[in-house]
Amino acid sequence: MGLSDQEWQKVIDIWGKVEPDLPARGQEVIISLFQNHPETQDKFDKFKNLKSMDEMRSSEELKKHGTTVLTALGKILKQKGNHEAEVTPLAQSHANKHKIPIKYLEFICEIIVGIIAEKYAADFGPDSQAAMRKALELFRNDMASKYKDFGFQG
Ligand code: CUS
Repeated sequence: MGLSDQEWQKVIDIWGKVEPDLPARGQEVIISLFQNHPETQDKFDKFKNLKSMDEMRSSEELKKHGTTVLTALGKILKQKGNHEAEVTPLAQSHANKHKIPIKYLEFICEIIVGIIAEKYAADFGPDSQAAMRKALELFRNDMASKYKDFGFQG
């Protein structure tokens, strides 16, 4: 379940490549999530009204949220698994306020891996992809266990 030091290093290294482009990648992640899993769009009132691709692309709120999501995730990944202080408030707000099922977190994580693979192919080989998937799985497992503590079945 845990990651080796080498695996964590791969996660940290690829994140270092993504970080300078966080707003652009964040926007792509959210748009791709909404396109591939339209039900996820209804979870946020501020995004429900965005219909066309143009509306999504020109929404500053969507772009801002993409940056927020990837910034939060980056902070978590850098903790290399010791992320309880970061995960707890995130689980709290996503369980109680946004009511985001774990399934949706699976969707968004898969899309993040896909977008990194597309944009940073040369730096994101099979080993790095596998390491990133493991790190994201660990994150989701810990989110799920916190969800249960908060009484949200997810
Ligand atoms: O915001 C946040 O934070 C989250 C993420 C993490 C990773 C947890 N989110 Cu937002 C999520 C989601 C969204 O946005 C939408 C839909 C689904 C999910």
